[in-house]
Amino acid sequence: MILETIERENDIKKVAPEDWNLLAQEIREFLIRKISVTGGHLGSNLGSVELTMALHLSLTFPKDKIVWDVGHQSYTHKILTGRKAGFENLRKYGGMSGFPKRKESDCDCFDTGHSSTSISAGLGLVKARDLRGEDSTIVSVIGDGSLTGGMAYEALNNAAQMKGNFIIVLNDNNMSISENVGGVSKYLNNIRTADKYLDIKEGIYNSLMDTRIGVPIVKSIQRAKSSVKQLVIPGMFFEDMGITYLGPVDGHNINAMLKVFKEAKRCKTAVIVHVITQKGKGFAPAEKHPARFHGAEPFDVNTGLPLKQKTKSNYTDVFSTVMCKLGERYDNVVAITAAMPDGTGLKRFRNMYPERFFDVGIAEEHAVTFAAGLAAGGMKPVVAVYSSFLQRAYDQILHDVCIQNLPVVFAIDRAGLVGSDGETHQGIFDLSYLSSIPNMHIMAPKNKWELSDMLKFAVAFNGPIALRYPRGEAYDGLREYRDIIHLGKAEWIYREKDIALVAVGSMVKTALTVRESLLKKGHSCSIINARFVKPIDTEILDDAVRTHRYIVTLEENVASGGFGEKVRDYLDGIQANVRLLNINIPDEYVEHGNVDILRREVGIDAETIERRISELLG
Ligand SMILES: Cc1ncc(C[n+]2csc(CCOP(=O)(O)OP(=O)(O)O)c2C)c(N)n1
Repeated sequence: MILETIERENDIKKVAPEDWNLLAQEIREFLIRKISVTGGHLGSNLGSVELTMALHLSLTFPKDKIVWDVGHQSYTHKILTGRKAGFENLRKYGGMSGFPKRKESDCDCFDTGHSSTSISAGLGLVKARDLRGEDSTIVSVIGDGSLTGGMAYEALNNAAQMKGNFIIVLNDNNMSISENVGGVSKYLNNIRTADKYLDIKEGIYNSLMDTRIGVPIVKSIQRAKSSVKQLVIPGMFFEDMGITYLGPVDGHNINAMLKVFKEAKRCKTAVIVHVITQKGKGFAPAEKHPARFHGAEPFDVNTGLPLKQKTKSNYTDVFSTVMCKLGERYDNVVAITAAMPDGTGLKRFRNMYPERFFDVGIAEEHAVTFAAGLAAGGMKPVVAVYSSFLQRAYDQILHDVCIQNLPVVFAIDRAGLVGSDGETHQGIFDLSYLSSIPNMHIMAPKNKWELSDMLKFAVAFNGPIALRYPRGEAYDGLREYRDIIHLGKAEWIYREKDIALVAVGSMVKTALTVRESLLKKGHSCSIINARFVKPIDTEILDDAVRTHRYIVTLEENVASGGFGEKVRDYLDGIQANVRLLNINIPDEYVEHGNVDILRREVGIDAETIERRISELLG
């Protein structure tokens, strides 16, 4: 096994060139075997094995640096920098992260997770290198999907005017998670097909040049070709900006890439190397279903089928079904996703109402302002987005939606702890960042029926409104509690005295377990389902403080700016004679791992809550 000889960074340089392809194959087998057990980003990693090897053959670590955009494709880089053993516990609590982490290795120079940041970060490293008079090569690797994100263009615009070598590798597999979309994708596609077209011409020339009468024909074709070239010359867009373009080059041909990287290292400015790869390469199920194997759950290596069959529906499924119904009921309902039609559940809506569905690419900021425009034009946009990705559209929500009080619905999936993707992906800030914005309204459903009711309420509502729901299985308890949704109104689930648990969304289920234990210990305990985080239901709080001595808020959000803080402010304001305990996530980033373990770790699991309440009771 050649892979066994790779124990640390730069070891790859000792591998004989004739063994490179064998090593690539061994890395692929290793990735498939390991990810089939732990789950992880398979497709992008299988597609970038040779690219990563070529980069490692061209660079010296840790002196030289690679910034991986999103970072989900960095597994081969981890293998080549002494982290093979880490794959046993990939994305597990306390184990190796699925993304680059500076604290994991000095060969990881910049943490990523969200898309389209690599060119900006790389450019910063380039400038720091030059200002400090250092000599290293800085490479940013960005996918064609990530190149749909606006920040990438801000960085390119800036890079074009900077001096100093900066290599930007465009890893073009013609896919985002799903099919890549938009004008840039089309442009890259043109480069790919134009190249093939010229290659065919090249073949014709060669055969013509073998004949006497062929020579003048070739000359005239070459003249024509040069005018065609004006139209299709690869990378003209980048070249016109002032960034050198090299490629396209086959991203599975190490020798070809080595030549281009050598050339790229000689440039005195920013240079784009356009590399063509295939997502999922070498594993038939992943080549056939690239979207399914983008982020894979543990699977059977022989069939590619997931090991665990889904039994219950999740919140995304519920959202998906209700959206289709709403599309039928209201012809002004439109749906927007930022490159996640599968993940957000909008694929069915897209199939039913293609003209009212918009995949805008990995462009959350644009998605929100685009929705604002749609709303100003009389439509009812629903922006379906993951909690952590919406973070980057804070100003668009404030400036474009909320100041004008436009009726945009935010369907915020993966709100709360998401698990194995870790700190960049935890959806634990949305209650804070949304509730600081005037005119915004925020809801969180306790179970799947309430998600359905809230979505219908939101679509009928005339103003900015968000509903946030967690990843995974939808809670199907408390079906009988299905009061009509009224703006800013909470609901009593149990109405007793002494201790009142006021829970937000996913925490209602946890509150039921906490209540059971408290009852067993002889306490009396009420549960309020908050339903709204903004505005909070002050009437129900007035009611609760009259009959309870202890109020406990529960939320899967950080403490600062969250629900508990709002309740505290209100109770302080009315000088309520109660003890208040806020259960929430402390002011820190939460790493990757199983969600149940993480909940315990941050103290929002039933056992910890019950213990803290017991301490409060003395
Ligand atoms: C801001 C943001 N939005 C959405 C995502 C989710 N996401 C992760 S990878 C990905 C697709 C990236 O496509 P590309 O850059 O072409 O890389 P590939 O997966 O094809 O290798 C998306 C949409 C993200 N990481 N960050």
